[in-house]
Amino acid sequence: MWGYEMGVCKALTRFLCKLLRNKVLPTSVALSLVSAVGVAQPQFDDFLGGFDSRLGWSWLVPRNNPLNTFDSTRVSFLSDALRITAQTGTLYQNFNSIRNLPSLSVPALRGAWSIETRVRLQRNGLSRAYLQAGLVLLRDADNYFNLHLVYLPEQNNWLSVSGGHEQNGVYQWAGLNGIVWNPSEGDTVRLMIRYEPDTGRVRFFYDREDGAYWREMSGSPRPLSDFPSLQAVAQQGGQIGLYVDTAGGVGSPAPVATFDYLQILNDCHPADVNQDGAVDDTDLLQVLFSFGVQRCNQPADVNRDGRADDTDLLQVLFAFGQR
Ligand SMILES: [Ca+2]
Ligand SMILES: [Ca+2]
Ligand SMILES: [Ca+2]
Repeated sequence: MWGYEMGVCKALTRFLCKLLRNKVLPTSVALSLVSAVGVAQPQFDDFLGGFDSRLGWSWLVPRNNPLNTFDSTRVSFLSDALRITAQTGTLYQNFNSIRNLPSLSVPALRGAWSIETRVRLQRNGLSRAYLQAGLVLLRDADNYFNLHLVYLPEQNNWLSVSGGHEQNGVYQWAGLNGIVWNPSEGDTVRLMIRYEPDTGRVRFFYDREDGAYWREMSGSPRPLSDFPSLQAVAQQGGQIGLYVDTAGGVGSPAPVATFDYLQILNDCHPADVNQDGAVDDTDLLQVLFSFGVQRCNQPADVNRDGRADDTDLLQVLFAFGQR
């Protein structure tokens, strides 16, 4: 398969080079091809009245019932936030009935990746329960990792932060926690997961916006291998999303989770010129259309020597198909 793709690539490259050299390809066509190739898209959504349509949000969760978790009556957008009104449904064990879990598909994460959100969780009329909202990284409803803000029923329904994970449908506490505080002091946190490639460890932070900024959770840092589902998403790709779970609590008015943003930082493969997670013909085209250009910081200059040329083309070709 790889050999076949290489053959196609080489043929395509020769063909396009010839077209460009002989000026057979009109500039307008070349420009439209370049714009179709696109530019680097940051994995950041500020939820400005809706999802950023360039990011490809999805409500689907494999192995969940329903597969499409969207319930339009429970989801709305403020001018700069996503608001989800909680309802019954959970990823816990074999229940796999979560509702309103939006996520982005990601390829394998590279380099010193980090994932961050800011969430406010209002308990409203809910009975005592481990009501929670936060980040979730998943392969499917039975293989996921979450980091969340949570109300603690056994501690007077005060707030804290924690994490959990599931492998093949078996749930385990992630061994992460933080300080416990009265929700009247603030019901908003920022949550962050950060990977250190030099140590192979993953770290977990929270900021309850009390002036202390990022605090590291107790139980952090940890080897990535402690959390097989988190490791699977990081190394093979998966979905990174946001969730709220009433944890069996009942009562009205229902709790509301308000997400301010989601940010995913991730080093792309150097040959993934358009940073869409795959080295393929679009990257090849982008190098071709930048051929000969001498300039700093151009994505088509894969080897960063200041010039887009055949060396860069070769690097894309030899990485073809990689993610
Ligand atoms: Ca499950
Ligand atoms: Ca690409
Ligand atoms: Ca170069």
